[in-house]
Amino acid sequence: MRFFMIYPNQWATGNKPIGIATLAAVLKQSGHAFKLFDFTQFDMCEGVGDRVVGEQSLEFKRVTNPERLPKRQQSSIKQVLNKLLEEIDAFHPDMIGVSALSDDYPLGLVALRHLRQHFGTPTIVGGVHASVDPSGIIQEPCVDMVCVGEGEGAIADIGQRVDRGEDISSIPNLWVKTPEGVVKNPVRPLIQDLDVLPYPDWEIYPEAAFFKPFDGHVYKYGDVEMSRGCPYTCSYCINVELQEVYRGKGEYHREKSVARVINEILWFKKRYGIEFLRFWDETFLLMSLGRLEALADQYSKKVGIPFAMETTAQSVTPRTVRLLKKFGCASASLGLETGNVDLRKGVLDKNTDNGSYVRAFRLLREHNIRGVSFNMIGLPFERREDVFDTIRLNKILETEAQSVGIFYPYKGTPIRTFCEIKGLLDKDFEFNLLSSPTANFITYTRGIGSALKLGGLSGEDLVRLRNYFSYYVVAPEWLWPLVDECGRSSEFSQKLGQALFECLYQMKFESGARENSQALKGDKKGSDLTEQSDDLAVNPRSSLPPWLAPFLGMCEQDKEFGRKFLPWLMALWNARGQVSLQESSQSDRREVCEQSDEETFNRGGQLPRSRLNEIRKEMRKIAKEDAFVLLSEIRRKE
Ligand code: B12
Ligand code: SF4
Repeated sequence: MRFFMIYPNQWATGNKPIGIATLAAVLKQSGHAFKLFDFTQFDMCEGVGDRVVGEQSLEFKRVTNPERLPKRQQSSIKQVLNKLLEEIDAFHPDMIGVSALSDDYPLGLVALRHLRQHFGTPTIVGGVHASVDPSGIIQEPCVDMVCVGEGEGAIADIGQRVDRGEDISSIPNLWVKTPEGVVKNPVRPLIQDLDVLPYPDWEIYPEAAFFKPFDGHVYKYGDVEMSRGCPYTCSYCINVELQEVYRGKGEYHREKSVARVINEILWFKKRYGIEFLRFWDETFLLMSLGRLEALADQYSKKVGIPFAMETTAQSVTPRTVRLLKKFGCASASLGLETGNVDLRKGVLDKNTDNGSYVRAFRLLREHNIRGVSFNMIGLPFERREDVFDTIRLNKILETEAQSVGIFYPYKGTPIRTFCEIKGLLDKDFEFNLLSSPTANFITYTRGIGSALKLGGLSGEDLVRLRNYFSYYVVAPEWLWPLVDECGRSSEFSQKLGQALFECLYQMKFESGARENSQALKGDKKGSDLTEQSDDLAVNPRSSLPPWLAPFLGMCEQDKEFGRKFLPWLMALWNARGQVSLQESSQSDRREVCEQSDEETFNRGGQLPRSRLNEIRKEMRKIAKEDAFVLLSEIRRKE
């Protein structure tokens, strides 16, 4: 069989999806032909590359070796679709597939619709989105089949039956359109022994899938999985649905053996010269201490390249962090989600205390492992002040990078059912957001608004808070009123954003945020220049901290800007004593937090405990009973 796969990624470079690479390996080892069309090789972002976006939001450092960044071809969507047609025409596939997360799917659909106008070749959609919304996808006239769940067995069966000219409508995991209607086959059991899988095939990927920066340096990246499946049940995560799909089909969390993991990485290192690894396990430290010790030992002796991973806060302990260090871990990302404990525990059903994050980020810092937080804003019931709880918690934790997304209730998650029942979902917005993708870096979580109808927070507020989230985290609290002015539509606001960016960038990446903020607290109060600020000949440089130099430079360069913002800056600086009282209590708050974090962050104005319990109960009911019953019923009927 000749299989042509489309990966409709418009999101970021440097990733080699393991699912696609494993399917390619499975087919090739049985003698089939496989070709990938990876959208990553094209830059369709109209000049707004993902790096630029990340730098501007203070998420990433400027790279020191930009010549190694992948060269992506500037293209319009029309040009890319034409190229796709040409490649398919030349390859003569027996089947065309699309692999997509929910964010990628609309672009994949555009491609399939376009192709259907030219070819009658059978089409199949697989990947995370297919697993959570098979009934939505199969309704599309340009889609002939959908693969639910793991695809290795299904694709091998397809290859064999296509070559033999046999019927493929009864293959487990597949939903197949037939003249009699859609055949919905059950999923096969989960692959229990992951060691039987062939090594993922990276030959299929373009250069753009290999290179990306870490901490300001571009490395050649490798992407590796050691395990599959997370047993927790956070309400916003796909795992709840996948656990349900696979109920009774084998152990959900599975691990490759230590020997297999090490041999696989060694092979990639030798074959591709990778310099940095990213482990794609959902919860890296979800393993026994014995296994972690063995992996750390063998990896440090045989592989020895730095890596990044994601794990839970509770799993970072004095013992595991020592092993992580030995292992070669350079960066650990923890899902903080929100600084508001009520929302985290009640709405997100994630039972992690703030104290666990305090301990985890401190341990990471002590072992010189970069601590990254994943944050969501715009959660159901969230208010503006709750977003600032998240910002303040990041400040307290001294997280080194913050990844921020606007909350989106993905299909198949309990929280989506909850949002639907509560009438929070703005379906028109959801439909319009990605339904006509122009390939411009928009995803549900990095889009132009929120799919939820939120009382106190508009979509515009959320986009602004997301774009300037790290500015608030890095800036001292007395400067926040100026950060509040960034990202508005006026020309002044844009200049202000740029001026603050220069100051905060320097503070964060060039002179060390921590020393700077410490220094700030000790700064003497400057003289009051507010009165004289119309006269820019007065030199405020002597009274303001040096990291504000780019701001002052802008004031000198653009007098109108200076007249508008310098008095403001000076007033804030002079009034900072009152704010820094709050700031200086950070370490006290951290101490208290470790003892009793539930109380610490339950500041005035948060959800009352009775309301929290009510929501939690409701969520549990919907998540654990109604949704499950509903889902299994729907599946049974379908
Ligand atoms: C690694 C990972 C990433 C990586 C790579 C993502 C990628 N493009 O593959 C990075 C770090 C880039 C990433 C980023 C994001 N991620 Co992520 N990520 C994961 C994670 C932890 C593992 C994915 C994985 O490799 N699994 C192992 C492989 C083997 O499984 P697989 O990809 O599903 O493939 C199998 C089947 O689906 C099937 N299959 C796949 N394709 C096809 C095609 C055909 C034709 C067939 C027949 C079968 C088939 O066969 C494969 C082998 O069994 C998942 C969690 C999860 N459970 O999936 C989240 C997950 C995919 N991420 C998620 C999200 C939300 C994001 C972000 C939006 C986060 C953000 N706010 O920025 C971005 C979006 C990036 C993007 N648009 O690409 C969600 C997606 C939800 C959804 N409905 O789409 C998930 C499911 C996590 C969650 N909490 O629910 N992520
Ligand atoms: S811990 Fe992470 S991967 Fe596991 S269920 Fe929660 S969000 Fe999903």
